[in-house]
Amino acid sequence: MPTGKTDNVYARTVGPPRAFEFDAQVADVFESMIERSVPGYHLFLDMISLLTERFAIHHTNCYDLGCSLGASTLRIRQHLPETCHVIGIDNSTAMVERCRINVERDRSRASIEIREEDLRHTVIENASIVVMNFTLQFIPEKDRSLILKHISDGLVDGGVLILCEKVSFNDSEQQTLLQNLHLAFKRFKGYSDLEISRKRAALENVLIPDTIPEHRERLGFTGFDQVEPIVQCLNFIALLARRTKNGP
Ligand code: GEK
Repeated sequence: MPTGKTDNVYARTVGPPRAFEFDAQVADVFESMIERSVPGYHLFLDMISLLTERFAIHHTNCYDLGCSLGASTLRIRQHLPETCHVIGIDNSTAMVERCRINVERDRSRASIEIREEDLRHTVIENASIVVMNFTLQFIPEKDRSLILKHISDGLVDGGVLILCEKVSFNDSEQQTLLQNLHLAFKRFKGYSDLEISRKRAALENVLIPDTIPEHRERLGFTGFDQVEPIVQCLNFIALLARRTKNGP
């Protein structure tokens, strides 16, 4: 799966950066990009493995919405019962092509399909695990609630949503502190100040983080009555969302 290619997409200085897209240029270096941009990325993947082992239920579907190259998809597949079916969804052609190659190489036995699809149209059914590993933040805000409602309606009893997101903070001091620590993390991982500022400009209005209270509120009114924080690494969090009561 590793391509070994280092991300230098924003190292070039020609012209203003255009809006960020998950195109072939990004897909080619995506592993390096996400590891060097998301503090604790591998810990989040480990939690997906652990939670899949704990919550996957025989003869159900397990979804990875926004699967990119399949890192989270394969963690799910490698940690569930073989009677489960794995469905990875991404709307980037470049990601899906590379993800399918990575899945081909994986020897685990649960059936799997990778679909090129807008996750806003994905029907979630008979699901015990739904993962959104840093994907909801790229969905227009107006569509986020409906997606979560579809997920909550599609879960079987005992099913869970694992939601990992970059977050912002209402308190300006806290926001500044965590944002600056995140910038320091990126420098620590070898990005130059130029690359950091060009990528930040490209992500403006593309990656829109919510606050933790906003996530909790949205999860609450879409049917998730139990929400546990599982990881926080600077301004990146994982929430385990469960529906324990039968809502309307
Ligand atoms: C990992 N989970 O490595 N429909 C389908 N896919 C979408 C949509 C949409 N509407 N919008 C964005 N995506 C992965 C990392 S990356 C996170 C997920 C990041 C896809 C998009 O094409 C991209 O592949 C993915 O969501 C987000 O564990 O880059 O920070």
